[in-house]
Amino acid sequence: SNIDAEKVLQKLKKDTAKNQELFGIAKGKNVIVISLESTQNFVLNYKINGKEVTPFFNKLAKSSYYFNHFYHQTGQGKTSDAEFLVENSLYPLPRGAVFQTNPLNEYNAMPEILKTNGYFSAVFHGNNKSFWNRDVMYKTMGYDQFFSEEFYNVTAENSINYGLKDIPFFEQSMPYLEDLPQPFYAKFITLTNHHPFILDPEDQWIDPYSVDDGTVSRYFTTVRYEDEALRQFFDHLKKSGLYDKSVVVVYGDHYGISERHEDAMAQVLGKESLTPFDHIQLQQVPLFIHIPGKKGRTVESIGGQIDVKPTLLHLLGIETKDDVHFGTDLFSEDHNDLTVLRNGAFINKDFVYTNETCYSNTFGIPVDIKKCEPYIDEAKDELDESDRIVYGDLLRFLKVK
Ligand code: GP9
Ligand code: MN
Repeated sequence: SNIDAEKVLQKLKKDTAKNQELFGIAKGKNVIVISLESTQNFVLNYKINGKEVTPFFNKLAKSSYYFNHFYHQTGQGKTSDAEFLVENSLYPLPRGAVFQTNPLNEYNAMPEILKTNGYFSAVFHGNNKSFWNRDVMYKTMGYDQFFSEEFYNVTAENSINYGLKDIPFFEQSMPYLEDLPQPFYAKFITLTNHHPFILDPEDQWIDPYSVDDGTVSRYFTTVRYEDEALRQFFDHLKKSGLYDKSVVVVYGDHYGISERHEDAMAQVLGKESLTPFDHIQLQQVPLFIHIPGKKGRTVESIGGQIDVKPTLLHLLGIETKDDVHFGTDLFSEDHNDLTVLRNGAFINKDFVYTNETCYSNTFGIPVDIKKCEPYIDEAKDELDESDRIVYGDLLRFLKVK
């Protein structure tokens, strides 16, 4: 009933704690969000035959806010689930892709919120517009413009796997980006580092990892390509003058290497075998936030994609007290570090819970399950409440002013 719905929403309309020093630091700036396909955190600072796999990301980690305990929280909707998390601060669904099952719901997504703050919004992606039902969902989320495959010159030479390669994707996006009304909110979705991680020989700038598992082996070469694409994009941004006028948020969308590749991954990580605890560590994806004029630092807060929306809104000086969101500001001292994965596993400063086992987060060894019990319920409630909102389309009852 509506009464129940209002109760849920009332409870969730919370004034998420801020970091007073950073609140509004990027007020009125453009926002550029980049989704990194299948990029896990373990590739940072990794070397193959003495060469860095991610030379650009390693530098970016030093010139921006780099979150080194940040987790993806996606389910079957993969890239689209990550988009949903980041822009709504709601969980994706336990099965299926929310972009496909609930694209006509009422949401209060980033592009919509920013529109009321004078922003124009656009999304850029070199694949067909209907993949993941994006064309429908993006309208719902308030995007003013979707630059999909049809806006790009895609040829046999400049595409591979799912579509346009990342380097020409960013190159060809620049004129569109420079033409957008400012301030803008622009999202870019990369594509080349996608399973099965294939690459033309001329794009291969690092040796494959030497292991008897082609997927893991090739993964490093497509990550290396993506890293170079990002380096070039940042260069374009600097040349165009947009770099100094824009907050840039870069996040990994989800894992690229599944649990099936455990043996090869054990070798990559220099371990004899992997435990469920190790598997959770592998769900870490990078998050970088570059703010013009700020040097940044490594932020140790444990968090996930659900936290990006309130974090970013606060940087832009936008209040979140009338917004329903499950995440909290990663820069705040009161950030809630309980990070819930879509399958009910969770991580906080002290514990990692997975496979019905409670691990010490410090030592990675099983501890008494009782230690995890209070959080097991909290994690479950959190997922259930979010699911109720999505399945019941409850944000219809939210009056935003
Ligand atoms: C497709 C791209 C990849 O357009 O977003 O999708 P994924 O399979 O990673 O969800
Ligand atoms: Mn993806």
